[in-house]
Order: sequence, then C-alpha cells, then structure tokens
Amino acid sequence: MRTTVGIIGGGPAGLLLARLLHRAGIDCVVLEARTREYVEQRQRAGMLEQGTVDALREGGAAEGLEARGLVHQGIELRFDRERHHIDFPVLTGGRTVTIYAQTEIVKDLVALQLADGPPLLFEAQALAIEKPETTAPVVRFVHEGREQTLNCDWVVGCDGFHGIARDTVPAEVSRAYEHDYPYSWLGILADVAPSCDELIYARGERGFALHSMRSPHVSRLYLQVPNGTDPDGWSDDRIWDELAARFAIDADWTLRRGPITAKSVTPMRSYVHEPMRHGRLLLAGDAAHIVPPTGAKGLNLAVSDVRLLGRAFAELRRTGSEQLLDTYSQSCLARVWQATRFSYDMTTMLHTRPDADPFEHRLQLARLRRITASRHAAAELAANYTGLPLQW
Ligand code: FAS
Ligand code: PHB
Repeated sequence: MRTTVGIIGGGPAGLLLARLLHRAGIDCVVLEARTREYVEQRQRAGMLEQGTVDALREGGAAEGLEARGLVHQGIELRFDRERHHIDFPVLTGGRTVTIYAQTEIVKDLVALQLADGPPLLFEAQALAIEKPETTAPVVRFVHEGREQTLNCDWVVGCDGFHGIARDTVPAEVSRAYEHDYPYSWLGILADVAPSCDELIYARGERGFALHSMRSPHVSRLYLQVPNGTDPDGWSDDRIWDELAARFAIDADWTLRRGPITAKSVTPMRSYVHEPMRHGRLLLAGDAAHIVPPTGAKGLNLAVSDVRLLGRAFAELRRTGSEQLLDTYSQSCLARVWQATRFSYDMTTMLHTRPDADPFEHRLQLARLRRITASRHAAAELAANYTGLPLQW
C-alpha cells in the first residue's frame, strides 16, 4: 500500500487527523489495532474545550456534538463543606466548555470515515516504522493474518501511550519526563440523572471526588482511591456512600443514586516525551504526552496536536513549505507543558496524599480559598480549564 500520510492509531487523535487531511485533499491511511466495537465503547474523556469543539466543526464532525453536547458555563469547587461556582464566561470573556463523551466523538468520526473518508483498517496492528529518517518511511503491519507494508511520505504516531511510534525515536535523541501520583481514580457510569447542572470537583479529608455526566440521564463520577485498587472490591452501595460523604455540604443538596453500569480504576500519571518529531515521524496525543484527568486535558491536548498537524500538512500541500512541520514539536511542547502544569496543579490541590501532613492539607485549602476569593486567581483557573490558545 502507498499513501502520503500513514496514521497509526484510530483513537480521537488519529481519526480527527484523517478527517482534517481528507478535507484538505491529502491522502492518508489509518491503521487501528483493535476492532471497531472496542474503540467505540472504550470509556474515557468527556470534557471538551472550545478549541476541541472548533476542531470538530472544522473537520465537519460536529453534528452529534451540536445535537447532544451539554454546554457548561462553569464548574463548582467544593471544600470545607461549602460550594463555590467558577463562572467561565464572566472570567474569560465568554468562553464555555462542552460535555460530549469521547466514545461519541470516536463513533461520529468512524462513521464519517467509513462513509466517505480515507481507508480505515481495523484489526491492523502496526509492528514497526522503518526508515523514519528518510523521505520514504515504511510502516510494517499485520492485517487479516498477513504481514504488509504501507509506504508513506510521512508517518504520524497516534497510537496512544502503549503504541510503538514513540519507541521508534532513538533513545539518544529523545527524553521522557514523568511523574506518578500516589493515588488513582475509581470511575463509574450510572443510569441516573446527574445531581448537578455542572461538574463538581470536591476536595475533602476522605479524598477527592468528581461529579461529571454523559447526558441528562447518565452520570459519570470519580473517586480518589489507593493505587492498585480492585474495582470489584467496591460494592455499588459503598461507592455511593463514599461519594455522598465526599460531596457533603452544609446546604440542602442530595446525591442521586442509581444502577452502576461500568466501573474502572485509572492510575494517574504525568508524562511528556520530547521531541514530538523525528525525521518523517511525528507523534500526537497520548503517544507523546499523558496528563492526570483532573484538568480534563487529555483528549483536548490530543485534538490540539492534530489541529496543528492538519494545518501543517495543508500548508505543505498548498505552498510546499515544511515550516509548520519543522516547528510542530516545539509549538506543541510549549502548550503541552502548560497543560501538564495545570493538570499537576489541579491534581495536587484537590487530592489528599495518603501520607500527607497537616501542613500540606492547610496549603491545599489556602490554594482553594485564594481561587474562590480572588477574581484574578479564579480567572487564571478558568483560562486554563477552558483552554489556552493553540499557539502558546
Ligand atoms: P488513544 O489511546 O485514545 O488511541 C490510540 C489508538 O491507537 C488506540 O485505539 C489503540 O488501539 C491504537 N494502537 C495502539 N498501538 C497500535 C499499533 N501498534 N497499531 C495500530 N493501532 C494501535 N481524559 C480526560 O480528559 N478525561 C478522562 O476522564 C479521561 N479518562 C481516561 C481514562 C483512561 C483509562 C485513559 C487511558 C485515558 C483517559 N483520558 C481522559 C485521556 C484520554 O482521553 C486520552 O487523552 C485520549 O484517549 C488520547 O487520544 P489518542 O492520542 O487518540 O490515544
Ligand atoms: C469526564 O467527564 O469524564 C471528566 C470530566 C472532567 C475531568 C475528568 C473527567 O476533569
């Protein structure tokens, strides 16, 4: 097989890139190791920055989002048994965020691509990327039991944290920065109407809790738990009791309970790989960087990467200039480190470390009180949460 841009990975990064390239008239092929059913049901993110909404619109993939996305004007911070609203439009000059599940974005993009897009091969496992330093890199992959090759001008690794692309960058020219957190998230999906109109981030002595949602009928909630927690060790009643305890305030408010339909534990990690380009190989999304989900940046960073890549390839096609491809890694990393900083700050401010001393608890509360007492500090949180400019 032959194409201009070989894309490894059919997650949100790979599929949206294929969509943007297709609309720019640039050939590409997407290789996805798993089945269509698997990638469409994999529970992950749900909070979209305005930039991600704009990118999906640019890709002509916003129909579902426009119809079923929930636009939010802010979030609520809870601590000391009190609630504090962070008003995004007031603090950012009109910016909002949108709740629309990553699973829905992937379904929308897969349907569009299979309808009239470039080739999308499921159960096509990339094994190796050869000659990335040349102008004719090759992807070796297995599909339908046969080993095949995809000859490309460029290869983009959108294959997530456990993919092969990142390891193709020689160790002598690459550097990884990582930080693991001493806690994880127990995430649930529940068939019950959300107990709030906007997301609630709760910090308390018992640990962190987040109330999110997927629709007016489906709630998505997260609990801070010790690393290594087995989700089956938590009964549904215990989960609801613990959530109610962590969201408890001195005002009249009740957490609605309902049937839990999914339960999973996600470890928390910050990870940045530099550079995000090696020869004719480019990295995008989780293949190059991971953030803890507290700042809701994972999916949004992946989308910003491919938005920049889409522009760079369109520029190459239009003018022959590789200038945006040459600055891709540096432009992305500047924004990635800001999102990494924000996600680290949100995570360390809202989670209680198992061995934390009283001094650390007081510091966390002081940070939260500063945000809820100072318009300036609240505006800084709102600017980061709604999404910093694409070109930082
Ligand atoms: P993805 O991992 O989504 O996609 C990579 C794709 O590449 C996968 O489909 C994989 O099968 C494929 N692939 C891998 N190796 C391959 C190979 N050799 N050949 C072919 N294909 C290959 N973010 C939030 O903001 N909020 C959340 O609540 C949240 N929850 C998360 C929960 C979990 C368990 C995880 C892992 C992430 C979560 N994230 C969350 C972050 C998440 O949204 C990611 O940032 C987002 O999926 C990144 O998208 P991609 O870069 O496309 O990577
Ligand atoms: C989600 O809806 O899954 C979600 C939202 C915000 C976060 C993390 C997860 O910070």
